[in-house]
Amino acid sequence: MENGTLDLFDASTDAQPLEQVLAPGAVLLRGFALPVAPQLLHDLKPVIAQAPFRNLATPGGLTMSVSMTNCGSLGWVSDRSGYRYERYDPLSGRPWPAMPESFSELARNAAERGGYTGFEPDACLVNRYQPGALLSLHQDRDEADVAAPIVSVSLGLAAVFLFGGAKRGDQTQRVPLMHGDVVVWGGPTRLAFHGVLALKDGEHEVLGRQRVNLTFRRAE
Ligand code: MD6
Ligand code: FE
Repeated sequence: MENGTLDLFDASTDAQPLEQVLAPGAVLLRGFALPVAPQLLHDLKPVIAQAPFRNLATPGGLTMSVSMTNCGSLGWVSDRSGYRYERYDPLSGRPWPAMPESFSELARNAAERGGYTGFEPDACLVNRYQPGALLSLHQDRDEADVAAPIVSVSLGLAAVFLFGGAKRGDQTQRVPLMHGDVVVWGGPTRLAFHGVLALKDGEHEVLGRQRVNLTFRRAE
């Protein structure tokens, strides 16, 4: 990863760093997905038509406020019996929609920029946040291959991402994530606790009153 050079900084007024190391192994790539965002949103449409967003139940019997779907050969699901990856969408009984080429290409490129070469995701979890929706602190540990990073792409309304440590009670940093931002996350912090604060209402020029997050993983 390049570091400490002027080209890490935007030439515009407030010199926002375009690459920000959040912790060892975790990097925020500001605006990395902006050039391909229209293509991603175009390719998301048939995915959602085939596998609609749904509010999953937690093992504890609550309903998640974030609605979810998946594409790729494996999809993340939750119900009363736990969290796991499944080959088939439980709603339709059919395989999850294929991962669009624009998705896997972006994930591979972002991972490489973050220092992880050869990332080939087999699962993309699509999260939709409407105002008030939140994701409480959790670890992503249902993947067989935690040596691979996770690539997370934010679209639509901005949200506050909480990034903590190895223990639930560790202090968290608050990271605002905006349309086009990408977080690449692996290595020593792959199992860090993290979450998303309740989405503040607003109107995004492309997505309206919602935030969509794509997280790419190597699940098996
Ligand atoms: C979200 N993201 O940003 C939820 N997990 O909507 C996650 O839970 C997440 O962004 C692991 C790595 C990056 C993430
Ligand atoms: Fe997560």
